[in-house]
Amino acid sequence: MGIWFAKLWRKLYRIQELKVGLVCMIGLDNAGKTTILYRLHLGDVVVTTPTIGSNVEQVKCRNLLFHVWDLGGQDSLREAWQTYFVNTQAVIFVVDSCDRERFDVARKELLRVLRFENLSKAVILVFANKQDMKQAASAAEISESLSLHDIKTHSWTIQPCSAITGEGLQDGMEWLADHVNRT
Ligand SMILES: Nc1nc2c(ncn2[C@@H]2O[C@H](COP(=O)(O)OP(=O)(O)OP(=O)(O)O)[C@@H](O)[C@H]2O)c(=O)[nH]1
Ligand SMILES: [Mg+2]
Repeated sequence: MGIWFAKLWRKLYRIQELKVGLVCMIGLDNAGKTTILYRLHLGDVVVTTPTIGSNVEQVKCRNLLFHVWDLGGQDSLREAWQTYFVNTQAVIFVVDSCDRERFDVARKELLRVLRFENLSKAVILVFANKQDMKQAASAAEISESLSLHDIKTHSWTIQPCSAITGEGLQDGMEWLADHVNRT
């Protein structure tokens, strides 16, 4: 009984220590958002279909329990992103690093969402996804194409990653945890 109680107490104490962070993950369709979400949540690669609406999962990193909303990225769904932005502390903007033809569309979408008042204090993590592909653009090329260095209103970083191999995802989440802790 004593051991059981001690275990329960430790568990409850750990839960109390966790801070909750609200994250919206957006980006163009096919960028890899849902694959990233489940890779972070389950530690595994899942088969996805295009998201109509949203998925939400919890992802723990350091002292933060992130509620991560993964929003469908098709053109007709992007107008609805803003309905999720209330109280959002961080945005994960996912780019398909192989989709050079649409870097400019991605740039415009990022610029558009940064103007929302509800995101004025949000920190921005850009995931340059699909780095496992030979033709992937580097983080530097994507930074340039998305004009990230022109962003003066928000803290941001770009993190190369692959949802398939898992490389870079944890580094990105740690950056996010550090920056959400400071806000
Ligand atoms: N090679 C490679 N393929 C990836 C990677 N991440 C995702 N994919 C593939 O890209 C395709 C689209 O992935 P999703 O996660 O469904 O993309 P999404 O951004 O959620 O798309 P929407 O829901 O339409 O907005 C799938 O076939 C994934 O397996 C990656 O890092 N590398
Ligand atoms: Mg999806």
